[in-house]
Amino acid sequence: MNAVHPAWLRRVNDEGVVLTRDPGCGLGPEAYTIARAGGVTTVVAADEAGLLYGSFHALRLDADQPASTHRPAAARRMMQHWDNVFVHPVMGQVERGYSGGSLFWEDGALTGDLDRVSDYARLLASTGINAVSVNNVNVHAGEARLLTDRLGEVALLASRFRQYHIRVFLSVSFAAPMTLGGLDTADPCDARVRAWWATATRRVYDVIPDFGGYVVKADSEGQPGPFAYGRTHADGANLLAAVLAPFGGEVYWRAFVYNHRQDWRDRTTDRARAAHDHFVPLDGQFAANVILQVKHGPIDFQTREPVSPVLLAMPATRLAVELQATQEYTGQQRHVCYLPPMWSSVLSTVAARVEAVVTVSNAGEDPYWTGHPLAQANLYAAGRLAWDPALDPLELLDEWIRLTFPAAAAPVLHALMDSSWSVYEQYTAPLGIGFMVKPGDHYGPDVDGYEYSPWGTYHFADRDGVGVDRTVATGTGFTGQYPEPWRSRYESLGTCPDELLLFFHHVPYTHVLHSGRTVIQHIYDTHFAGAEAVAAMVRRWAALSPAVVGADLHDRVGRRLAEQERSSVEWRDQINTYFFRKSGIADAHGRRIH
Ligand code: GCV
Repeated sequence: MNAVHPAWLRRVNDEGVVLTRDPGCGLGPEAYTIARAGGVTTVVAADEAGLLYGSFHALRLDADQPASTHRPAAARRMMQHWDNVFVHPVMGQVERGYSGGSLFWEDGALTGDLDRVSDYARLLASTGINAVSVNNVNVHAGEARLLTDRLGEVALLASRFRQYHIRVFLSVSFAAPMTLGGLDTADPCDARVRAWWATATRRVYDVIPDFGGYVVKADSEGQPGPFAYGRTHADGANLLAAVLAPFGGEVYWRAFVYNHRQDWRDRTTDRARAAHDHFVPLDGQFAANVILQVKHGPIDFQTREPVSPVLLAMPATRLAVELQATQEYTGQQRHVCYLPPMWSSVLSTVAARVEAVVTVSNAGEDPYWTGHPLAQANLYAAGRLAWDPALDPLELLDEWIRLTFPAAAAPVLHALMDSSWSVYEQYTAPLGIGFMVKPGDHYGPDVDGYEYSPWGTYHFADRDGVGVDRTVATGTGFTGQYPEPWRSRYESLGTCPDELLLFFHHVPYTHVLHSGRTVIQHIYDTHFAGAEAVAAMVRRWAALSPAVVGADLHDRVGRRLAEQERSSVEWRDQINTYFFRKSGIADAHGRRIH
């Protein structure tokens, strides 16, 4: 049957794999059976998508294997882009983007390089991704027009993604009926508003029949939403769901709703509580084609957070978990930070409860796709884990290394990357407290940068101790949003895991962790150890011959490692000095603190 396969599949399948499309094989959509014997690989699937994924699997095989069947754990596996069409005066072409410009938009226009979009589609499909949103969730005036008069450009992108079974989604502004439609309201219960969305959506499907649907950030960080009309987020989401439903479209409605103008003096408001407070009472009220998209942690993609309790509390709502490959708070693709160990631990808790895994992409027009060449591993593993959350993150790392680099580079790359998330955690904000980054660009240390700000991200360090009391007994009550066993585990100092201690508790610097160390000594030890680990990474990379990986790549990684080393020392010294000055407690090992 190979002869009938389209060009894209022949391009993937240039290894001589035998592909059989058999609608009667009993496999569900996207699933495939693969086997390799005597060096010949066979793939059987009921549909073309299954053959596509099976073909990429064939490329990963390096030995004979008995037949096995594979199907995705999550039906929807989406990359979301925070790409602006017009260069934003503060956020640039890609908000929180660290890989050069956008793959889709260039200074107000559609990219002139649609072949690169096809390459990206192929890259994403090879990891199992089947959906992409092509503009920022912060929808500015120019970007809003993608939905109407710039639809033709979206259709061109869709034509490239379609070849790889990837559906295109648009982020839309809840205020579009006003800003684009000239109405005096965007009230979801107003008949004119409904009619406007219905017409706009029908036009989208006229042009893009397999359009995926809308992504919506509403009532969040200044974006418009249903609260302005006294309506709920179910009212808002269901309005869009109703107009998409006839075409099989979906709404990805974000749960990232909190008060970003809070008074830092007000100790009763806890940003961590916000999504649960807003959304859990609405469980069961969302239409069947609404997927509530929840960031994996309750705050905002920090280096260490507990799982969002919203993901554990809405059995009657379709849920998506949102991960962030773009390394906004984890070194901005200047630092090596392999994130899948974090994502795996999240997915081990929530995979059975979500039907979509959404990842904020870290790719851009950079020739290496991701700025830091090693950040490609995060992009790769995000797709692979969405397909199968049970995959071992370190085996995935080795898989990516094997598929990308010569074998001689593998030991060095593995050593550099396998614990890089822990290393990053060691030299940055301690014990789950989060933030402590510079306000605005979020890069580098500024311990009190957010302490007296309206953003709700505080550490409450004083001369005696540090941390946020989120207990039911004496704090904000956030622990009470968890079901058991998490509720009791986080509530009690005796059972709260060390790495999340300061997320849940305010403790004295002399508090003894489960590790046996005091909090202050833990801070000193981890910060010295983290910076030393980065120095060792630099030495390891320098010892690898540039010829093994290519001189350009070797140089690119080397320069970024040098910046990581500089930055880790800055983090170490600012954090250690800050806490030494607050606490007055000396380092037990007498190391230099300023
Ligand atoms: C796209 C954080 C980021 C914002 C981002 C927001 C979100 O606050 O700093 O740049 O906006 O998250 O996820 O909507």
